[in-house]
Amino acid sequence: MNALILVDIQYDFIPGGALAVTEGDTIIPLVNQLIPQFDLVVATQDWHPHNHESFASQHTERHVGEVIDLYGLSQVLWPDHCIQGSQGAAFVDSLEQRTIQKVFQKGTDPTIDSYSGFFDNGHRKATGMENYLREKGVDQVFVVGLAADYCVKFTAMDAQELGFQTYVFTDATRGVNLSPGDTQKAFDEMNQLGIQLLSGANWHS
Ligand code: VGL
Ligand code: ZN
Repeated sequence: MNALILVDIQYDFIPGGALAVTEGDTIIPLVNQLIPQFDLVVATQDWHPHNHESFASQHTERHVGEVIDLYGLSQVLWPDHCIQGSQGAAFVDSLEQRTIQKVFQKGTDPTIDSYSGFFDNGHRKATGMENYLREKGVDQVFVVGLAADYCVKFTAMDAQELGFQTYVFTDATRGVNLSPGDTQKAFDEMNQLGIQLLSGANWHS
């Protein structure tokens, strides 16, 4: 049993959004083409309260892209994004959403960020996605979405560590690239861990 995990395909992560990923919108036709080829489709949604402490706006004299210590964890500071209920937090309309079986929201605790769809960044709390996938009998997961160097990477790394056979479609993701080359670095790191990198355009179930 396989599952496709759609990571954070939300307006704030595409051009025009608060934390825009270059070409983030260009993955959507390929994602829509992949969706019907999987047994199960789930999605993650970055879903922050307005006062989330990953936002640079919540700290005095701190700017976007700076790294701080947030209650013992290293935290990149972001622009305000994916605020619960806002248009920026909504899934992009052109994404085919009808077959999404379940949505896992993350980043709801203002004191800790959550890049992975499985756990917060401290691995303190689970979102329920692991149990859900196991109940459905999933053993292989395929990850797509935004952003390659943050939420896609950490979702895939947790999946692999949890024992799912894990694949990332590299043409169905794009990165933030705070530093040039971050996306390639993320692909290299994932590959090192045994996560298999594939082309979605060439994939047939
Ligand atoms: C993400 C930074 C902050 C992501 C979410 O979806 O990759 N990145 N929040
Ligand atoms: Zn976020």
